Amino acid sequence: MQTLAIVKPDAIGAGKAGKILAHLEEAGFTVRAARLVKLTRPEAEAFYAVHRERPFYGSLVAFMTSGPCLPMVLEREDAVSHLRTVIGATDPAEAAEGTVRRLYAENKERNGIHASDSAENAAREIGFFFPQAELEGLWG
Ligand code: 3AN
Repeated sequence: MQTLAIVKPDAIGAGKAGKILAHLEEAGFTVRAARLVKLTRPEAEAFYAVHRERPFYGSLVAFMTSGPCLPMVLEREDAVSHLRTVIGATDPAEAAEGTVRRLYAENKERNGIHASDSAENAAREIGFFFPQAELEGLWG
């Protein structure tokens, strides 16, 4: 099973991408695809459209377009729920000891990493960043 993670601009800017990737690999995930991208405003707005009525939406879009981020397709058994456990709660101050956000994130908005929250959203979010042809080309 596959899911989508995004190492966010705060973690890339702080030079933590490598540590986060190592953490995910040690948690049993295989990286199936990855790409360093700087989201445009329309792209970030579309990706987070589900949050457009929330008070933090404008700020979230500004943050996610502030620098490069690293979307990646991760694979392992029970990938969606397992990755949510490994990254921890949205607010790093509330995230469990040893989770990615507890270790590497700054605050509730600049929280280091995104992970899809359902199998349905994982499929949509993987398709947002990685065309099927690109995924097939990587692994034959
Ligand atoms: P998660 O990333 O844990 O699924 P969501 O889906 O509720 O959390 O929120 C999406 C993103 O919006 C978060 N990763 C975070 O960057 C930002 N966010 C969520 N809640 C807040 C908040 N109260 N204040 C600022 N940013 C927030």
